[in-house]
Formats: sequence, structure tokens, C-alpha cells
Amino acid sequence: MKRLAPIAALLVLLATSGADAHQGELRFMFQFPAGLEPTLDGELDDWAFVPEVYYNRAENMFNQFGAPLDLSDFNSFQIWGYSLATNKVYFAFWVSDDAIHNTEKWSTTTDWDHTGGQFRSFGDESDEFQERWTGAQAQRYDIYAPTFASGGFYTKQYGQAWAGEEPFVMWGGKYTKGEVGNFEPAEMQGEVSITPFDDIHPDGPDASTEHQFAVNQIVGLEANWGDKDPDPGNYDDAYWSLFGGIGASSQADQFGDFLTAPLEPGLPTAVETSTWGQVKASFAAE
Ligand SMILES: [Ca+2]
Ligand SMILES: [Ca+2]
Ligand SMILES: [Ca+2]
Ligand SMILES: [Ca+2]
Repeated sequence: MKRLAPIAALLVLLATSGADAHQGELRFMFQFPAGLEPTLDGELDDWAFVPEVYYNRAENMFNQFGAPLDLSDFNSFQIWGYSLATNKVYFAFWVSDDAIHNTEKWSTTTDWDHTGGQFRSFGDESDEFQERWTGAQAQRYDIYAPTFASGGFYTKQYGQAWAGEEPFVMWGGKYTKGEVGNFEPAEMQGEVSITPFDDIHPDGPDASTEHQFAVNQIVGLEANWGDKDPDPGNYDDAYWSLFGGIGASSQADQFGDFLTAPLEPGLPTAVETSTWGQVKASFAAE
């Protein structure tokens, strides 16, 4: 499907005129119809009907360090979506990089209720304060998957660790070219679901407040890929960001804004009995 999304294009005008944007231009979270949420198997065919307006491509990212844009050095797309039926976030990505190390990942920060504010690095506060509030009202997730991180995990939430593990973060992914850690070009892709929270409590989900998605919400996000080609221990090549917000790893005011888009016209809506083959056949027949 190559057309641009007419509803999303219109909402650019509406939302940017009234919203309190943080960094950069408004981007869009695709709304999956109920029953068509992606299967987290590492295959991105169930994202094929997402229009181009929802793709966040490397050529539109910001580099906080030295290297100029060079798509042979780093290339990617990411798509952010959500579902009202499952109340989950869906994140798909493709990465092409001239070397992928097990210290490289998507470092993404989230502020679903758009409060802004500090959420990590409370250096002057008590241990008790830090345990309660680090990663609570806004969050940092590191998505290494499908790479197994040098630290011994695939995904991580900083502060409230349980919220970064299954079933609150689920993923599927694979390398489609090369491999991790051999200093040669590699490509990988993945798809991730995240349970969104407005407050994550150390005691677990029952003590926490889940965020409830609705259409036309403005949510806060940032996502980064730190490129470390010559030295797996250093961000020596580039630090690519969606919005380029300096300090976004601890300050939610430095995130950018996404709009939770309405359903795109023309997507199937009642697919309980459909298989993916039938759904794809219906698109091919258009
Ligand atoms: Ca899939
Ligand atoms: Ca690179
Ligand atoms: Ca918040
Ligand atoms: Ca790299």
C-alpha cells in the first residue's frame, strides 16, 4: 500500500497547532485493527499494510555525535503502533549496520501520559526514593533483541526491572545478514510489544497504573541507536535519535511527540475467522 494516510496528514495540521510539542516534528503511531495485531515471530509481513507516513527512517534521524549521514554506515526504519483491543504498544524495526556488537541496541524512552519531567538519575535523592521513582512515571527500555546483550538479557527496563520482562515486553526477531560481533556488515529485524504504564511500582503490576490508549492522544517517545562500529565499548561513530533530544535518557521533556492515529480507512476490521493468507489476498485484489 503506497498511498499516504489522508487522516494522519490532516492531523499533522490539527495537532501541531494545539499540542505542546517537545522536540522536533510530530510523528504517528499506527492503530492496528482488533485482531490484526502483529504476531511476534520476527517476520514483518503482518506490518505490510502500514502506510509510509508511519515509517521513521534513518535519513530523518538526528546524530548527536560526529559522523555525517551515511546509509551504508547505519540504515534503519522503525514503526510504532498500538491497539485499542490489546492496549499494547507495537514496535517494529529493521537495522542495517556495518558492524553490530552486543552492546548496541534500541534505547527507547516512553512517557505515555505526556507529563514530562525527570524519571532517572536522581543522584541527590535517597535510595528509597530512587527505587520507587526510577523508571516509574516515564521509562527507559533497552531493546537488544534479537541480539543477546553483553549484560545477559534481550530487553531491559531501567529501574523497575519486572516491567522490562515477559509478558510486559515481548519480542520476536532475527538476523537476516551477518552476525553479531564480527565487525562485518549485518542486518536484523524485530517486533516488540510493550505494556504501557503511567506509573510502574516496584511491587509489580497490581501496584502500578497501566496507561489506557485512546485515539488522538499525544504520547512522549524517544528512540536511539548508538553506533559503536570501531569499538564496542564507545559511542564512537554516531548516536542516532528520532528527535535528537539531548538528555532524553533521564528527562521526559526531551522526548518527541507521537499521535495515536485513528484507524486507517480500508483496513479489514472483522478478521476473527480470517487467516493471514486471506487478508493478504484481499489486499492484493484491490
Ligand atoms: Ca510478525
Ligand atoms: Ca555503523
Ligand atoms: Ca509520565
Ligand atoms: Ca554498529
